[in-house]
Amino acid sequence: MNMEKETVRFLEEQAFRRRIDIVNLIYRAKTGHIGGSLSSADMLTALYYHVMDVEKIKAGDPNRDRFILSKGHSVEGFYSILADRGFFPREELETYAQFHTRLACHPTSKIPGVEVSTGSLGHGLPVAVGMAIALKRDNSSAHVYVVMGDGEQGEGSVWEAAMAGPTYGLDNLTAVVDRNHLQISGNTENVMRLEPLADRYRAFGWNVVCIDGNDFEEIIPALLTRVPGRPTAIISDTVKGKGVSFMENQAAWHHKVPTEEQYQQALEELNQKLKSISE
Ligand SMILES: Cc1ncc(C[n+]2csc(CCOP(=O)(O)OP(=O)(O)O)c2C)c(N)n1
Ligand SMILES: [Mg+2]
Repeated sequence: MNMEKETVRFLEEQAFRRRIDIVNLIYRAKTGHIGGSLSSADMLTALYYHVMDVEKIKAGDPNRDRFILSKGHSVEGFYSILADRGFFPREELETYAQFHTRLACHPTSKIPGVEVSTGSLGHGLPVAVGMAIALKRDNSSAHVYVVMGDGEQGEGSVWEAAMAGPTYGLDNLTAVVDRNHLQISGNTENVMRLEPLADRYRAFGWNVVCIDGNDFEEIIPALLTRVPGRPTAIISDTVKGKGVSFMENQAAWHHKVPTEEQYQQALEELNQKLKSISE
C-alpha cells in the first residue's frame, strides 16, 4: 500500500511526540518501563491516530473498536496517547505514578478509554477473544485489537487463547506481538525460545502478517488486514528503546530510569528527530 507521504509524516510526528512524553513521564516519576513503551509507540499511534474511530470509543458506543494493551507495563505511551486524544486532560499526565493518581504504573479500567486493567502478562489475548466472540454474537462490526509483548508469549494462557481465536472464526480480532526480541532479563531466544513464532501462530490457524513495526507504511495495512473466518496475528518487529540511541536493543532499559544527563541526551535526540520529520 502506498500511503500518502503526509499521512506517514503526521503519524511519525505524533509517535515522536509520544516518545518525548514517555521519557518525561518516566524521568519525572523516577519509575516506568521505558524500552517497551518506546518500541510500541508507533503501533499505538497507528491505532489511535489512524485506524480506530476514537470519537466512537469516547462516546462508549457499543459498536466501538476495542483496544487492550496486554503488555500493560508499557503504559506511558498509552497514557500520552489517551491524554492527547482527549480522554483526560494532558495536565493529568503530571500525576503519573504519584499517590492517589488514576494513572498508576499499569493501566486500570478506572481511566477513561481503558477497556481492561492489565499488567499481569498473559491476560490480554484471552480477554480479547472473549470480547470478539461477544461482538460477533451481537452482530457488531467492531474490531478488537490487542498488543502483547514477545516475552509475554511465554505465558500459557496466550496459547489457550491462540487456540480459541481460529476455533471461533474470530476475523474481528487482531493480535499484535511487539517483537522487540528482549524481555525483562535478556533476549527472548535465551529466556524462552519463541521462534519460529510466525509459524507457531500459523499452525494454530491464524492469518499471520510479519512487518517492521516501526514503519507506518507496513503497520497500517497490517492493522487493516481482514481474512474471513480467521483472526490476524501481526508479528511486529521493533527495536526496544526505539528513538534513543543508547537505549536501543539494551535489556537494561526495560525499566531503568535515566540520569539527568541521559534524560537531556534522550530529549535532544528525540527533539532532533521530531525536527527532521517536520521539515
Ligand atoms: C504474569 C507476569 N509475570 C511477570 C511479570 C513481570 N514482568 C513485567 S514486564 C516483563 C517482561 C515482559 O517482556 P515483553 O513481553 O517482551 O515486554 P517488552 O519487551 O515489550 O517490554 C515481566 C516478566 C508480569 N508483569 N506479569
Ligand atoms: Mg519484548
